[in-house]
Amino acid sequence: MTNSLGDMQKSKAIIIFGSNPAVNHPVGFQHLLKAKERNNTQIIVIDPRFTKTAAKADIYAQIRPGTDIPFMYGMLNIIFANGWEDKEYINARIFGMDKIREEAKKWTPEVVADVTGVPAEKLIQITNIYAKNRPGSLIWAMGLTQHSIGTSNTRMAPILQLALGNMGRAGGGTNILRGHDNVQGATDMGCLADSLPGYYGLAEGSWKYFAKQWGVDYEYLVSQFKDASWMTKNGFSLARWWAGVQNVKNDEKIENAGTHLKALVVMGNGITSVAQQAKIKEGLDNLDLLVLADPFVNEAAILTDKKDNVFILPAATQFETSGYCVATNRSAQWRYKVIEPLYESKPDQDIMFELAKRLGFYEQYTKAMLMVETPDGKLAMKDKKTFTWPEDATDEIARIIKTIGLTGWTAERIKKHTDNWHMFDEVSGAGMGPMKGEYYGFPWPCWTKTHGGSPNLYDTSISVKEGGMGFRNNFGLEKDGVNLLAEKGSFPKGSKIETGYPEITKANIEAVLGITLTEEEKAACGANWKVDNSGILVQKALEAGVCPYGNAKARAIVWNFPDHIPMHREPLHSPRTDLAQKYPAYPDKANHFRVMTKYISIQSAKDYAKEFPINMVTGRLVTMNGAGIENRASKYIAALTPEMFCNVHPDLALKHGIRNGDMMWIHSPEGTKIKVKAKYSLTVLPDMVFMPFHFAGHFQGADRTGNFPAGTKPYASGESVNTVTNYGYDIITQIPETKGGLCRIEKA
Ligand SMILES: Nc1nc2c(c(=O)[nH]1)N[C@H]1C(S)=C(S)[C@@H](COP(=O)(O)OP(=O)(O)OC[C@H]3O[C@@H](n4cnc5c(=O)[nH]c(N)nc54)[C@H](O)[C@@H]3O)O[C@H]1N2
Ligand SMILES: Nc1nc2c(c(=O)[nH]1)N[C@H]1C(S)=C(S)[C@@H](COP(=O)(O)OP(=O)(O)OC[C@H]3O[C@@H](n4cnc5c(=O)[nH]c(N)nc54)[C@H](O)[C@@H]3O)O[C@H]1N2
Ligand SMILES: [Mo]
Repeated sequence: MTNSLGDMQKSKAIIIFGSNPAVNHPVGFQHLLKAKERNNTQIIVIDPRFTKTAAKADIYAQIRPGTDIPFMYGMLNIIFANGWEDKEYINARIFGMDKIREEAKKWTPEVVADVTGVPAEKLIQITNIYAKNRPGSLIWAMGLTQHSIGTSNTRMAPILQLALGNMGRAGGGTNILRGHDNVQGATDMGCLADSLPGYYGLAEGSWKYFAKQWGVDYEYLVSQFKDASWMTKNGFSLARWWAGVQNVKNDEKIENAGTHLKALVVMGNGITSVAQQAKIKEGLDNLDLLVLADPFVNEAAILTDKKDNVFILPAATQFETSGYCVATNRSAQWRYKVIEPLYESKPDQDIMFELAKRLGFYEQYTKAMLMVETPDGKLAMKDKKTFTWPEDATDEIARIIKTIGLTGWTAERIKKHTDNWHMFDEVSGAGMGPMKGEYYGFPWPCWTKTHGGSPNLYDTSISVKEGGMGFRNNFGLEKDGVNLLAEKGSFPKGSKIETGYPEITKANIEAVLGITLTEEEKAACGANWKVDNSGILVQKALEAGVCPYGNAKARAIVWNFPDHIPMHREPLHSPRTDLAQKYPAYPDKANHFRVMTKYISIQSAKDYAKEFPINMVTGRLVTMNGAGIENRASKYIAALTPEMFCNVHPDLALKHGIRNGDMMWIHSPEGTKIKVKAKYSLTVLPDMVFMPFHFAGHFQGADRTGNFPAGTKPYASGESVNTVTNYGYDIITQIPETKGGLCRIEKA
């Protein structure tokens, strides 16, 4: 999220693609309601379902799943045709908008209407409102990401904002409403299969940086792998680990150093929340070892037929431990322990420490918590023998993760904000009284231990010291002869340099800033600001009003992705076979997170729409969370949504003889099926059904809840919709296509 929920109170219009905050972010949604009441902010919702958010919108477009790219190009077509784009901004701050303009020409309102199902007049009306009410804020969430073209969707939305000059403005920005309370923090910490913490990537240089910061030999890290080449390759992802397990029947070639996955340790994932449950079951059944660390009985244990070597470890909840978590707007908040862990449960970190002890690397694992930076750019040991959890871990993160500017996030500072949260403005997040000059939770980048955080990314109207910055210089200085740095006149307020500039390195700092470093400073500073333990490069940049990561253009063209500009591609299972031919899926991709991943070979295999003519969308309910075990294990919450169901339009249901409350089968092109209760709803069109993914415990009609250890069966169980979500994974991130797929329905 570039801005914050509070900041949306400054928006003149808010456009929401594939996000249902009234249900999924009900506390944050109050800011949108206040914006509407106080400022007459225009709220626009684009969703295949008439959601509770849509009910509060000024205008709503019922889009066919997976067609947001055509919709946004359609908006751009109208914007460019009328000259509503922000020309000066585009010229100074964007690379490649001309290519977008070319593609947008093809997407006339009529073409868009055919592909998206949204009438031309509605697209024109929405574009008018959105272009004429600036600054406008753009929200997205899972409705854009959970597609085989999810990454292109998430590039398209910022491009729309850039064209209108809405990025880097209070009341503007791309505001991605994140999931769990700490999903931003989990991502920042590198709980990803393709990066080290802090987005440092997997290059050898990154490993060497971490080896140094962790106080271990690089060679020691290498010795943990088959050979060094495996350190720089993506791992398996959560979506497709099962393909790596021996004896799982599939033709999906894996590349895993000649071996298979034998053990799975699960900490904080429900497993039944992942697509391809039938394949996941096969994966679980064929493991040598399955460990589930969870405060509840993880339903992976119920799904599998595996009889031995399945361990259920009682993890403590977040009420029984402390530490900080990162909110959707990149701000930190301390979470204090409420009670000691109950019974024999242990907090996650203690489970990991025990594991590290047994596996013989506890010292290497924990050493960095006792290390500190010294002003001469070296690392020293703190003068104590044992670490304090979680304060020393917090300070370790602040010391090491410089890429996104976590330097100012010391335990002491974060606690100070949490303890004084009443001293911050609800809209801007700005502190008052003794907190003046700081933003609540120091939204990153928080460059130094005295910096107050950056409320809105890429905002050049304030100085870097106050949280301003241009776009990041991450992709070189020029491309095809075009300058990739910001043009003259575009720079953060108060900057000594009034044009674009590269990221700050030891080699260029003197030339870029026009300063001279002393010999001691030169000896102390690291190669660039991201690996500089002395902090000198960042400090000197800030003194000159310069952003350490440079001042560059945002890229509308991403030349290292399969589609250089976002292109529409039909879902792998499209209800419009004619359009799948016109807008085909990607070529199949070998070794995508170690697994062959199919696109065109699936899409072109069959005319799926003949047998499976109904769109299937999955998502969330306000009464439940994620895989749902936490809620279904509560008698009172379970009572609110006691049964798995399918929202179906009465016209569609009655064609199949299904009455409200009848049981019905959902069949998928995968050959799988689930049995659920029909719930009539006018929120979906007659060509679409909607199901929540919060249930588990039943599998293809069979009740497996007899597998729960005595006394642990939840109050509500049912089919997981992920048994019938269709094959399909994003080409870059590998997120499953759980928002685009087809099904057939039948009365049970
Ligand atoms: N109560 C509750 N709150 C939650 C959660 C929960 O489980 N329960 N989960 C949390 C998590 S982890 C997350 S990630 C967030 C997710 O929050 P959201 O993304 O808001 O959640 P969803 O309901 O999955 O999907 C949002 C909307 O996308 C729409 N959609 C589907 N396909 C398309 C499409 O192709 N285009 C467009 N424009 N829209 C589409 C769906 O109809 C749905 O209304 O919620 C968080 N908050
Ligand atoms: N079809 C479909 N599938 C989806 C989605 C969708 O929209 N449609 N959305 C996807 C998204 S965005 C997400 S984020 C996932 C969410 O799905 P999950 O990641 O499965 O989410 P949760 O249910 O929140 O699960 C977390 C597990 O962690 C446990 N847990 C809770 N607190 C702790 C703790 O402190 N320590 C440990 N060790 N465990 C704990 C819970 O009991 C639960 O078993 O689902 C994805 N799956
Ligand atoms: Mo999520």
